[in-house]
Amino acid sequence: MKKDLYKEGQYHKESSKQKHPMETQRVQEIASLSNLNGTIPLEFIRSDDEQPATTTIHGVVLEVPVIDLNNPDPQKLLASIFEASKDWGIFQVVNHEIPSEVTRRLQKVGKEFFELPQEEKETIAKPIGYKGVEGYGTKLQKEVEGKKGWVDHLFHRVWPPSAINYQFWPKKPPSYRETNEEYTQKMIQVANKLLGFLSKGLGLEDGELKQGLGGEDLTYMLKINYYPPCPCPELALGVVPHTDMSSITILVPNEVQGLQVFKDGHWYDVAYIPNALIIHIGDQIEILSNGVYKSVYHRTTVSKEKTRMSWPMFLEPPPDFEVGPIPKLINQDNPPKFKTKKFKDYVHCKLNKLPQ
Ligand SMILES: O=C(O)CCC(=O)C(=O)O
Repeated sequence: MKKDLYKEGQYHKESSKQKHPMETQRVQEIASLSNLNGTIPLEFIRSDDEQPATTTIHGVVLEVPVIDLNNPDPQKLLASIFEASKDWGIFQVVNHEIPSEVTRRLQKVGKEFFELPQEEKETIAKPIGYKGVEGYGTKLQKEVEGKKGWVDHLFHRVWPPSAINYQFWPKKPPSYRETNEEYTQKMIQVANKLLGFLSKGLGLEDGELKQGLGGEDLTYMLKINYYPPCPCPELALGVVPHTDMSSITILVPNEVQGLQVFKDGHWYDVAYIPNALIIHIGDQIEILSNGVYKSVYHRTTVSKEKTRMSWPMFLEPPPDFEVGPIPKLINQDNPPKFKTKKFKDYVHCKLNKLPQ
């Protein structure tokens, strides 16, 4: 369906009153403009072969494996995590021991941050010209033809303490820090458990996979995605199709549908399960396992009426740490399928769309 497209550039006028310099206009600001008239700026309109309206399998919600971490049979639990990581690269976990109250508070303070006046959010924006990912921002990676996703974000590391830069943590609401620290401590327990299972699934010792990711230096990077209501959700995407660069990503969304997974040549909505954690297998686990586990290709759609938010936690090796297929998993019949390289070099190639 073609809309009467909003003229490119015109929408900048209303917000030219802004006082803060920034790399690009925030989607949240664009979404709140009074002169959109049911249209969106051209750079948010995806090409025909990407538009969710034509590329989504409608009426089918993908039932990705749902795994009960409280399963009393450890062998069955191990087998279900192994199968899901090998065949799907994504699964949801329930009974994960992060109290719903802790998650609810995390979501509350994140939402309160995004609802602050724009000037306030800009105080922790990525500085202009800065090469890191931490901070409040909009555009993440190079996109063909200057296209943009309908989403703003905030990134900041939460663990280990030596990796934290509080410059990028919101000061408002005042309980933001304490709430995120509490969530992180619970998250570390779940992550250790999952990495242990993934390790044993490959026939390794409990801690071997974690060692291959930097051990206790494994970094926890929290992101908040803020997808405001979009006048043309059938033409736009939130986060564009990608696999995560992390080892695993542990995500909680709000209740608004949006996550899609590519399976057997098609895009499907992933069912929302209250209080579940969504686990994405990322590129580094695919590499360490020499391709046994698969990183999942996913994207997000946006809603016409509702704001969607999500809180992915990316578990990443330290920048200078080298990641490659675990030597024990390699032999003459199973040669390495991936190069061993520093994580920061992997990230550079991926963000700049260079061969690995
Ligand atoms: O919002 C989501 O459900 C997924 C977000 C995501 O894939 C990302 O931020 O990389």
